Amino acid sequence: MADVVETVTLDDVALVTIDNPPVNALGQAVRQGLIDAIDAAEANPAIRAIVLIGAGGTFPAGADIREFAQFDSGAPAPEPWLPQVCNRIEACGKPVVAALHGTALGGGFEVALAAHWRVAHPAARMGFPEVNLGLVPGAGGTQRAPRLAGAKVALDLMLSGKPIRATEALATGLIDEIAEHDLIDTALARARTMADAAAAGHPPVPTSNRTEGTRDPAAYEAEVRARRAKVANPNIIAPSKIVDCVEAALLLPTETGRAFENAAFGDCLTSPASIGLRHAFLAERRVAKVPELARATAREVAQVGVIGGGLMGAGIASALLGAGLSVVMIERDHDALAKGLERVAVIHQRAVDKGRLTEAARDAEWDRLNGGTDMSVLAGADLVIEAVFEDFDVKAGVFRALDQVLKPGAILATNTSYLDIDALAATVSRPSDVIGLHFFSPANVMKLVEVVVGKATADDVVATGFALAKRLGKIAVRAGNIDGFIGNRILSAYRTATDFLLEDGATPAQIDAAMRSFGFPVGPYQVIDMAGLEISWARRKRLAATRDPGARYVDIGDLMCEAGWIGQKSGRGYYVYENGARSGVENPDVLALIAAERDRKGIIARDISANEIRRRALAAMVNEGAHLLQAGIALRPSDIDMVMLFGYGFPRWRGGPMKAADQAGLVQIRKDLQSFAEGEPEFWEPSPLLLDLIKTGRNFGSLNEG
Ligand code: 3H9
Repeated sequence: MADVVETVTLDDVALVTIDNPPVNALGQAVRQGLIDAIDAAEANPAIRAIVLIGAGGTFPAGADIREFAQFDSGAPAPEPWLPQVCNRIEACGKPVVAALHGTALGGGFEVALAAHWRVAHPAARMGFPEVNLGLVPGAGGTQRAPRLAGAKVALDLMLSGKPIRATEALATGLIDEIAEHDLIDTALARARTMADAAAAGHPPVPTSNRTEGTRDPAAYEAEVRARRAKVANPNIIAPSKIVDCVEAALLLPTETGRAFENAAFGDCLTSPASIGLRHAFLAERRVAKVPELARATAREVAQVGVIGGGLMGAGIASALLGAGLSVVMIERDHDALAKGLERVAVIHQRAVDKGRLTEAARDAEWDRLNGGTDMSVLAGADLVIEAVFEDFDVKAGVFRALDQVLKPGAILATNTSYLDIDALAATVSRPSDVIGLHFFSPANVMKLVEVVVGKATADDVVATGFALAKRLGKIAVRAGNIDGFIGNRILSAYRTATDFLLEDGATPAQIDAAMRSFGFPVGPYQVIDMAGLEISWARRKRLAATRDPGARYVDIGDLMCEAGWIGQKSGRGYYVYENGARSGVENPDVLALIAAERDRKGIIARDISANEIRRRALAAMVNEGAHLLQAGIALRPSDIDMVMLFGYGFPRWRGGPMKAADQAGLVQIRKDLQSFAEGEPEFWEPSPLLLDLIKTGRNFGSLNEG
């Protein structure tokens, strides 16, 4: 294996290059290589200064996130640690210049801050994304950055996790120079100038001894105090630890401040939120690795047809336009088409009003949108997404009509949430060109797309689905063909579990509050009210014939639909929405209905704790997830986690239901399932996969790799 750190001597300067693709992450070999390179350059009398740079497209983008997994159980990091590397760089007796390009992030930026000068390519970006992983910067960043730039700049960067541009970094004092010409030449010239100055008795001041950022202690402390109040969160400790560390940079001597940061980093690293957030980071990248992509390349897509201009169709059209594609929207008549186009215009205008789209970009997008009422205008389309009414016969009719007009090789995609892709594919002469692209509403905002693969779907059609989602900036998750695919199946299990609780003694508001305290932005009954109760009612009616008559069935939702209480749009659902209000108050009629149902079934209401609600909801989701894995519907547990994070508001810091199950312990989940089984044994029957994992001492995480 080539060295991950290489030194080339350019006359009197050592050019030290970190070469660890893809992002030059600072794993153990890189850390050791950097220490060795600094030691060697310092010991070599012919060398007067050192330049640090990253090979390929970037300066290091941080510590090696994959390496952190071994510390989840508290094991120590393999030495040398990154803080030691940074301290070694800072203590070097010869000037060290960091030359930044690409993304100098996290530990990478900390290496740069430890150097004696930072010069950046104009397009470089730098920052501290650690907070997104539930971490504090742990290699001196919280101590060095505020010493250079003060509490406000440091806290803005560390609490937002967002990188800044080189010009901004220069203005704040975090970097010293932007290279006007070649980055390496500029860095080499600077290194020599600094060596000359050092020889003349003016060595560089180490960042840890700089004071520009701490000269106004009162303002510094005021900033710290203001932030501290805002970031307190018992579940996610990193933000408040960041504030503490930045305060320590003002109040504590360098060594003690670094030790303080080190302890905070350790606390964060082993915290459940960091474990969940790091899992989410890696899962987000893993999810794009599906077998079809290894076997085929995507088809070209430039022009896309969208059938249906309802909320979903307009959202999809708008997402496609935003990604630079040409779109033809088809509706059944001119009125419906005008309404569909208007919906796109409204989405556009909102984006302009919010400053997310310029008027010029809006006009360019609008130019790429055409409409029609006759499928024949789709003859040139490379891909067509149908987003018509969720009814098999309606969708099959659309597919048959498309089959007549589409060119060979065009892809027929359905946005169905539940229906059988194979049955739809059987209605056309080219089943291998059929795929499900299940967008979530509003499709121009929601990041999830389930790519549903039927038994005949060609590999390059799957590859095209993934390529399209990437182009739209969305997370694509591969799903097999089953009623409800991944997300709606798990949602259905979640709702079944909470519906049982409604009958057993809980109220919708209690259940919603319990799930918000779990971390969901809104509870399940608030969501149903927003989406409309009639959607799941239609599904229940469709599945009624195949339902096990012996299984427990909660009629409350059906009775509400029959009464016309279908949620926000009718002003009444689980909550009452007076005068079009968006947040509701408890609906007394529903509470009475629930009480009547209890009486009818002879159920005596019992007290149900928030803890029980959360545990039942999680166990139901996890068990359904395990069934989907066993049936091959989801490729891996972390794919299920991505569906729930990006489509259903599952709290990211918990990593997703399958990761949350690993964190709770699978034995605990099994125990819960067994203890809930009394009233409805079939529903809570532990999945054989779950039992097998327990038997073989594994967890869901063991199924993610490979
Ligand atoms: C830290 O630094 C802690 C320190 O303060 C203290 C330590 C003591 N490690 O995102 P992409 C992989 S915490 C390992 O698709 P892009 C990624 O998994 C770290 N691997 O590309 C993927 O692998 P694969 C603070 C990493 O161009 C490949 O690189 N730093 C790391 O869209 C391409 O990634 C961060 O949080 C890593 N640090 O975006 C930065 N980073 O191909 C995290 C990436 O096998 N990284 N990979 O799937 C990013 O934000 C983006 O990756 C970046 C590139 C913007 C750099």
